Amino acid sequence: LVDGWAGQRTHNADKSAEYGSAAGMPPQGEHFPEPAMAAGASTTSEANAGAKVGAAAAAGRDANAAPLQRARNDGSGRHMTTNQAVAVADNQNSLKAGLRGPALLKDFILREKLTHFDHERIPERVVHARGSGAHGYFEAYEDLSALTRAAPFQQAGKITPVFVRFSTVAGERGSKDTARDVRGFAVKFYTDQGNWDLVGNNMPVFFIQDAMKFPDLVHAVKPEPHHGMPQAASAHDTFWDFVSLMPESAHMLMWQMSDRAIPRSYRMMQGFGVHTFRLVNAHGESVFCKFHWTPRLGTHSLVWDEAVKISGADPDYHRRDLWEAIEAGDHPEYELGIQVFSEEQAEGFSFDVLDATKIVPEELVPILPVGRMVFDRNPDNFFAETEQVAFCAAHVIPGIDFSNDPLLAGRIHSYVDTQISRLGGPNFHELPINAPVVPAHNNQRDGMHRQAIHRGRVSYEPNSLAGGCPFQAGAAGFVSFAEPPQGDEVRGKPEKFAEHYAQATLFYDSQSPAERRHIADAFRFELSKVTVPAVRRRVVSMLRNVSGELAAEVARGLGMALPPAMPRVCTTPVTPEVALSPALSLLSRPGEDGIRTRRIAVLVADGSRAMDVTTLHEGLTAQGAVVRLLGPHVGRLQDADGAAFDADASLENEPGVLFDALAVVGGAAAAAVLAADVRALEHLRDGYRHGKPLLFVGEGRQVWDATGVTPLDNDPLLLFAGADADDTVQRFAAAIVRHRYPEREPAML
Ligand code: HDD
Repeated sequence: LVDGWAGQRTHNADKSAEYGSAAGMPPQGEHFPEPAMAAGASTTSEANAGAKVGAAAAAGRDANAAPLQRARNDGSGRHMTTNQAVAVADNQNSLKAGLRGPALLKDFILREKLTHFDHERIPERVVHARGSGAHGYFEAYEDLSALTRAAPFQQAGKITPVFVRFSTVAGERGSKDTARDVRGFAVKFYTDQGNWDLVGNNMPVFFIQDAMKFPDLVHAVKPEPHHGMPQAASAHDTFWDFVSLMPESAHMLMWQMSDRAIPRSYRMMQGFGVHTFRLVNAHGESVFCKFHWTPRLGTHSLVWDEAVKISGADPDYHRRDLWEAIEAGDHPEYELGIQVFSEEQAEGFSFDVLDATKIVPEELVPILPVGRMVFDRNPDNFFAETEQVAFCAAHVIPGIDFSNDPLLAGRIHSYVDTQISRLGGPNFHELPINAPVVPAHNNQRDGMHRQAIHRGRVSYEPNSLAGGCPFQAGAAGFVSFAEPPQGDEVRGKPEKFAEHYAQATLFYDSQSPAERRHIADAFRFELSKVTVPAVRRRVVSMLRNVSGELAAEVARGLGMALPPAMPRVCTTPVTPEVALSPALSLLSRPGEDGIRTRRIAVLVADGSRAMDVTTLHEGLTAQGAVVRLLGPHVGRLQDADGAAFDADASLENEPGVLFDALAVVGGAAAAAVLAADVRALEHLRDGYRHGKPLLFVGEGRQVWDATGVTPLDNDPLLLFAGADADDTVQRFAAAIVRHRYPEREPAML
């Protein structure tokens, strides 16, 4: 440890210069050399990323770094200045009339610094306030010009830079990552035909059918206005009161109470454009389209008890996971798939494709893979990029158009409107993270914080004084699909919107037994937080229309009699095209990458067998896993032979819930220490209860025995290994690939 301080400041040697007569001349600041980086790189992830991103990127791959480069600021080796670039002599003391005298009003340096600080916060997003961003690229698999003129799909292998922001919906900016919630999945494509934003979620349906109800929905789910509680949770009266009076939410509630609402990682969840969109080709021909993102690592979730504990141990769990994976060069990857269908096909469906509470089952219209998206660079600055990025459901490019989904119609209005207030005026499109990579030319002028300096006297069209420029693009520009009008003006909904339950039932019935159990558990938990019994009853009466089994299970969990089923709005029975959709279960997408990026804790103490530690560390790391040695404390420990080694983290600062699998190595002395450490036993009990792979090598078994857990017979993820067995790493890795063994849960909860 002491060695580690060599060359660093152990005290502030200049401090004495701030006092008495020595204060006459300010001290010179100290400078540390910048760490070595690859040529042209400005972040660690860029330095790691070879030729893919940043200044080192091949032309076209990272075009959005160009506008960002203009705005990047690096103070290394420079004098400190005011915002007017006047060099600052002394950044420690305000200007005073005498050393013990009053501070002076004319100290413009102090005043500038405080004034700026006083205004450093901006309003948070009204929903999706907490988010995490990443840069990357989209690569098209093939030429889709027969379907769409949209720039990213015009040739196989075409690269389009992207920025993503993942988010929770209900919580405030500083809330926890692992709340039960929908996740935002918003992607900005910086195309060579302007910006296209696909502002989606990790669930393919929504709570409501019409944007008229959006403010009501959000008011109901946000903390209750009289006391500001609860934070980042739908488990309260107003949310369940509202949704139980809006049976159109039944389908979305199934998704929100499922494991999809507590993803293991942003890197392991799907994304959906939700609405039906249109693709339009160069001949003006259009098809309907639904967008799907599927993660290469597969779809995986937490269990509720684990999510609750993680939120205390690391509220930044998902943000950290995304950041660390990209910094480590494990670039998250998703495949884009589209479902394409004609208007005539859509008319024949038992549901309305303009209804955002409905999916188009994959078994009815298959998903066509069209490209992949890779995130390979972390933002340089959270505020400038992740906070100031402004997505908008109305940002489409030629080749992509809207359907008449009435929820989408409201979104087309809402995004820019909210951003004008959040970002302080109409010019936020000029912020580097929002600026397109192709230049924008129009006659819009002025407004708060204008950065472009428009030259010349012409800011109108038609004009002759500027040769008619900028001129209209005609057919080369965005041409709205010529959709015929639908009928008289009316406030109402189409007939098929009245059916609220068939797809909720499809979702529930398509889940594995463990997933179904989790849905019932989630309803039970959420409704147990509801204080008004009539609201609980109304929800359960709604559930009777989804599944008798589910309603009975939830009623039992709440200690209430099963109420009669809620009257249905649609009384004519609907015959769904698909009765079971295996694709709706998370288990249908296990992922391709073995144990890559899984976090494994190896519990160690003084006396651990070095050979076990090395075998596990090297064997698992070689397969791409992230292995951390957890000791009773961080820092130096001694192995069984007295040699020194370091723990990466402690049983206190990185509890077992933060890991995908846990192992205890051999060494009698270490096993005795850990078996007596209540934290180690708690972590192992949690790991078992949450269905995780557990491995005990040699004497490590004593620690398992000390937990007092009676395991299931033949539990495939509970492993014991002899001290010198050759296949330990392989057995453990095979168990980790399986992720969880949920069969343990009923006995443990
Ligand atoms: Fe929305 C933000 C996704 C319905 C109004 N929405 C927002 C974000 C995502 C979504 C991912 C965060 C973007 C970011 O990271 O900055 N919203 C959806 C989806 C919806 C949806 C998938 C249904 C299919 N939203 C929806 C409706 C309205 C809004 C019906 C209003 C009529 N959404 C907003 C908003 C937000 C927003 C108030 C808050 C912050 C922002 O836009 O920039 O305008």
